[in-house]
Amino acid sequence: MRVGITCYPTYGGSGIVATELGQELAHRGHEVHFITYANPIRLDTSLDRVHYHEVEVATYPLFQYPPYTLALASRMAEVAERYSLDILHVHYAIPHSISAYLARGILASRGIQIPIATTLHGTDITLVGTDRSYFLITKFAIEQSDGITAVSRNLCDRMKAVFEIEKPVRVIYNSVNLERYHPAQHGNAEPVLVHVSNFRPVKRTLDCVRILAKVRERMPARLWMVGDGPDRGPAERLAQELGVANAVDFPGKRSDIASLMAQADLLLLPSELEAFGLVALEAMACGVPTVATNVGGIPEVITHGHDGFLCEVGDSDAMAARVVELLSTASLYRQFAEQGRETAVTRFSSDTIVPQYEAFYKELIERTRG
Ligand code: GMT
Repeated sequence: MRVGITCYPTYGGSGIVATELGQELAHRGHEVHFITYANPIRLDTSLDRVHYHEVEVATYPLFQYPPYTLALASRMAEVAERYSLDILHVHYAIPHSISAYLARGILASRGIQIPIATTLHGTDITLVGTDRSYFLITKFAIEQSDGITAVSRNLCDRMKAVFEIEKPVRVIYNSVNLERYHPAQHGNAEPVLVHVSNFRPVKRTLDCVRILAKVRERMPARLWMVGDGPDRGPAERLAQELGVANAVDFPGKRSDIASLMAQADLLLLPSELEAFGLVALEAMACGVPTVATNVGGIPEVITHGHDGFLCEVGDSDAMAARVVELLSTASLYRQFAEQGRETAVTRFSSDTIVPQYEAFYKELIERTRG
């Protein structure tokens, strides 16, 4: 198949999922064309059958906001026609589904019929899509897509309820590259808790600092706060206030997440909401147990008491207690580490997930050509 993929190319789970999927598809013999405004951070354009097409957005003094959605639509149509694409697959509804909808219309006017698939990732539905300024256009984008996937059952149900859409939605979970994400030897002088995110309020990054302070009342521990975003400054200030600043590192945005993750002892994911929690899956693949919140799609990834612990949002006492329990009970730690890797291998490997996308594409293409 010849597949066009559009995603956000910067740091963020949806772009990572799209990039990994595209690379796996190319590895499996498909021709993959990424269409976006910058090279996705984890994309290796030297791979066979992987192509990247930049979207240039022309500005003009009249435009207060340069219309990226239109430039993207135009580029999608151009690439689809030139490379005879079979399908356009967009990740994150806003604005990618609307650009794809326009591209499909442009192509139809030129006698070319191709389907568009949208993958919903989370905040496109739970935060951005529900904002009044984007609600109707998000609903329309979903209704107009030829196929919709959601990264968890929870996100699928939430989308149907919020937008009152009865259309079938396929749940296809995110996957992890098991060769890149694998267990490694831990040589930390003190146990290391790690948090990886975009430091947006929905991630509740400050809870990580509170948890660390409580853990350190009982045992030594350090915290790596990996990433950057609006709550980084407040988290640094809170670490000072709680007297743990010397035990918290803020290494910023990193591209070597797989090796950082594998060196850590435990992942903290205290999010307010999480459609899937890709970072928890990456930790599981590395044999690093997670203490997370019991929200959104997280319980579809982590089974409480089997390969991780789930606590209520904001309950940093409970989360700290679970961290101490795990780090001070070697048999429990080993069980969670092994079961986490096992869950990643059996349920979320690329070999399990990518064929589900291939089958989905085939159905949409056959229906369109039908
Ligand atoms: O978490 C974010 O704010 C980034 C966002 C994205 O689109 O990049 O992540 C969402 O998509 C990820 C990949 O499918 C999921 O693992 C995250 O759970 C989801 N984030 C939220 O729902 C908050």
